[in-house]
Amino acid sequence: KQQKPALLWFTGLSGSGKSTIANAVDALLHEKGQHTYLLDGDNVRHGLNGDLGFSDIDRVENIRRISEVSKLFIDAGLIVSTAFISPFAQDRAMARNLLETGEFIEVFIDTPIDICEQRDPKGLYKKARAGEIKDFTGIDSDYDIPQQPELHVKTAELSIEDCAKQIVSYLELNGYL
Ligand code: GGZ
Repeated sequence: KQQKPALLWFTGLSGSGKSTIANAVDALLHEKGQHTYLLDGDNVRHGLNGDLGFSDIDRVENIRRISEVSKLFIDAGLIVSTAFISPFAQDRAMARNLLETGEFIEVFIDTPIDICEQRDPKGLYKKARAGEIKDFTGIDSDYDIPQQPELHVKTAELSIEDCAKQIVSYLELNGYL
């Protein structure tokens, strides 16, 4: 059975689990024989977007480039996942509008900030609270909560595996797989 190209646009706070869940989804799709590609901080912010920081202007440019690159992968027929905070609703809308109807799937990784802050895997919240990192999302930089995401994943209530399955089920039910 053929796959229909799509962009799974993960959005959520630092430490919300975007990358972890996107990787789990990618693994499930691979098992199903799908061609996929995952863009995240590791392969984009260090390379293509290595010149960008975390000011509002730089975040806008970060998301613009990621959107354009995603579109190229979509043109190549892949199921693409992007895992970036993408805090501004306007930029997520821009990414959506680059694609055909149905290709853009907004996946809100909804983890309350107190849980992200408890996890703090890289110690960044601690540094942001101490004023050592400025413009930190959720502390002194905004995060616009998605109003109508195609998928709303509540990580506090589900295991990573179940979050990934929720997303793959959506793809199956809506004819992407
Ligand atoms: C937010 C920051 C910041 C600031 C460094 N604000 O948990 P992480 O480490 O691995 O994920 C965060 C990542 C965010 O990069 P994105 O490209 O996803 O952001 S955006 O979409 O807003 O452009 C965090 C780290 O970079 N990080 N400084 N000030 N996150």
